Amino acid sequence: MTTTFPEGFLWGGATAANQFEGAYDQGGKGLSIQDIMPKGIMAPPSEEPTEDNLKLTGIDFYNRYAEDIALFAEMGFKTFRFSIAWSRIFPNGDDATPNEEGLAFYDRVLDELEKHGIEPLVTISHYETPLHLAREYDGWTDRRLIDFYEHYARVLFERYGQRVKYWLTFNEINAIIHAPLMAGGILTPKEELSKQDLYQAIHHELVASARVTRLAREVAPGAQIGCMILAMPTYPLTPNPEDVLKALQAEQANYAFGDVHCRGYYPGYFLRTLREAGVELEITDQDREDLKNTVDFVSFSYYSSVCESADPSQEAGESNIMGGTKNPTLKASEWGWQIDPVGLRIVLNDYWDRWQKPLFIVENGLGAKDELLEVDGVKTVQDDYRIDYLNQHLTQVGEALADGVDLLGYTTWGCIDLVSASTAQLSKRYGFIYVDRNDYGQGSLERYRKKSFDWYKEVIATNGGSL
Ligand code: BGP
Repeated sequence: MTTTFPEGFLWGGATAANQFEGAYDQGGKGLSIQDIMPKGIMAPPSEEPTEDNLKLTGIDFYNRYAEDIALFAEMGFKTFRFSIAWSRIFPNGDDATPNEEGLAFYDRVLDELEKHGIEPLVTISHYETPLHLAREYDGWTDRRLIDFYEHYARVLFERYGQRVKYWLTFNEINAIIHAPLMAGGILTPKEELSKQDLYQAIHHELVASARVTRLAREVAPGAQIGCMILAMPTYPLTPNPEDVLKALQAEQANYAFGDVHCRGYYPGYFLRTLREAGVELEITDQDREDLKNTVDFVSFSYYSSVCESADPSQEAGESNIMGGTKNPTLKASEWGWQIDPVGLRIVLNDYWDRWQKPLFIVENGLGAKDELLEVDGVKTVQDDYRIDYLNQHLTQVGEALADGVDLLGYTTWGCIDLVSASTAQLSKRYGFIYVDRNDYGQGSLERYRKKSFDWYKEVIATNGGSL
C-alpha cells in the first residue's frame, strides 16, 4: 500500500541530556544520578563520578549543539526531542533559585532550532534526577519531590513557554517499576525497596505529572502536555486462557500509567494490585483533585514486544528491562531485543482505542554495532540493517494511520549516536550520524553521516512517500 502521512507530520529524532550533552560539571551543573551510574541500569552506582562513566562527557552536545542541529536540519527534521537536565537548572534539585547559566544554554539550543524551523519537543525529566534529591530524599519516595519538580517546571514554562509547544513530563514513567534508581532517583537498592515505597514513589510522580499539566495551562497557554510510556505489547505465549490473562495483566501494569494520565483516576485492577501487595497508598483529597488534570496527548517509546506465560518453567527473556518470555516467532537485535514491526501497529491501535488522545512515537530504533568505513573517499557507515528496521516499522505506522489512528509525529531514538541507557556504552548505536568515540572514551568526536542519513532525509522530504 502507499503510506500516507498527514500534512504537518512531525518527523524527527530523540535524545536525552544525560546521554549526549556531556559537560557534567560545566555551566554550574550539579550532579545527577547518571553521573554515578557508569555501568548502566542494572549495575550498582558508584560513590562519586568515575572516569569510566561515558555520560560525563557524552558526545559533547553541550559544546557542539549548533553543528549537530545543523545536521538534523540537513535531514529535514520537523521536530527534535531533547531533555532538560534538571541539575543544570537546579544543581541540587531543591535550590530556591535556578542556575542562570543552565537556563541560558537551553535558550541557545532553542535559538538554533528556531533558526532551522525545527519544533522542539522537550522532556522535563529523562532519567536524570539531581543526585542530591536521591541522597537526601531517596528520590521520588519522598512527597516533597512533587514540589521541587513543580518549581522546576514552573521555571521552564516561564522561560521557554512561548517557544516550546510540546512537553513530556517523565520519560518512560512506567520504567520505575523495573529500574527505580534510573526512573525514580531511588538509591535504596531494588531488592531492598518495599512495595509500599515503590508505589508511593509512583503515586508522587503521577501527581507531579498532573500538577505540572495544570500549571502549564496557567503559565504557558498553548502548550501541549504529554505523558511518556515505555510501550511493550505483551502477547500470550499460547492460546491457553491462563496465558492470555497473564499477558493482559502484564499490559495492565503499563496501561495503569496511561489510564491515570488520560482518565484522571486509578483503575480498579491497579488498586487490586496494591491491595494484594499490602500497599496502602497515602493519597490526599488534593491528590485526587490534582490527578484530574489529564494530558493532551500520549507519547511512547517502542522497541520490542514480549510474551507472557502462566507456566513458570518457560524461559524468561533477557531481552530488556521489562523481562517476559521470548517470542519464538521473532528475531532479536544483538542485545536480545526482539524485533516486531507489526507490534508497533498493534500498540498504535490499542492506545488510540483505549485513550482517544493523539499519540506521538517519541522513540524507536535499532541499537547496533556500526563500522566506520571509507567509501569513495568519504567516511560512512553502511547501515542497511538500520534502514531495514526503520522502514519496516514506518510501514506499520502507515498501516496504523490507515486504521484511523491519530498520530502527531515520529522521532527515532538517538538520531545521533549517544551513550546507551542500559549498557552505558557507546558501541550500542542508533544514530543517522556516527560519532567517533568508543567504549573507552577514545575518539575524535567527529560526526559522520551514515547511509541511513540520506535514507531518512528522503523519507521526510516525501512525507513518507518513499517508504
Ligand atoms: C529507552 C530510554 C532511552 C534510550 C532507549 C534505548 O528506554 O528512554 O533513554 O536509551 O531506551 O535504550 P538503550 O540505550 O539501553 O539501548
